[in-house]
Amino acid sequence: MRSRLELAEALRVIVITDAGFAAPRTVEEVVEEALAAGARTIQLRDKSASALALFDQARRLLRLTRRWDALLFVNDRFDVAMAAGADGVHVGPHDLPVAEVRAVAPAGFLIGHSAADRDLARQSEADGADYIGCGPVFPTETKKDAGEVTGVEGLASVASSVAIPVVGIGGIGPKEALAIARSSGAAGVAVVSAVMAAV
Ligand code: TZP
Ligand code: MG
Repeated sequence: MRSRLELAEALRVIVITDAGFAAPRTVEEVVEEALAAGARTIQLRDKSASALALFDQARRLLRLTRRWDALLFVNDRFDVAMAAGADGVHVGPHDLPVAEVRAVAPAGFLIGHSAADRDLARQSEADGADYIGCGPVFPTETKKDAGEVTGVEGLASVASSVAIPVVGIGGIGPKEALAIARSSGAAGVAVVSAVMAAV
């Protein structure tokens, strides 16, 4: 298991996969470039994939993340994350509750949780989450039901409410990442289109 500091460092940039944005390149091609550029956490996210397709994709991505000493999370699906041997799962409001996942997950298995305000963030931490994804920090077209924009101030408020790392998500490109790094106290950023759609 990584130390707290190592986890926070790995979470500085989370690259979240999206096959549609990656096309005509494959997700693996884009992920490999992101790893080569320094990303140390990849999150496999595919809302339309079957459990089997997600499992196969997780196995392919694990070959890459292991080679680069990076972490792989699977979005939504604890079962797939476990079966594939991923490092963790990222769960949100419609997924298995953090406390229930923590209760049955093996030692060292990492859990990310979405929380957009201080109360939810504190609850995530109490339930056993290893990090929090907070957003959308900026407007985004990538997730239609992402909810209200928090702004950098909202992210900063959440980041100051818990001891575990908080990562901003939503509408983040280089300029936004800089603003977050300068003034939010967040451990990092999670991005979909900024990396997946980059040529
Ligand atoms: N959760 C909150 S916003 C978002 C997710 C998955 C989408 C972020 O995508 P992008 O393209 O980085 O704005
Ligand atoms: Mg989810």
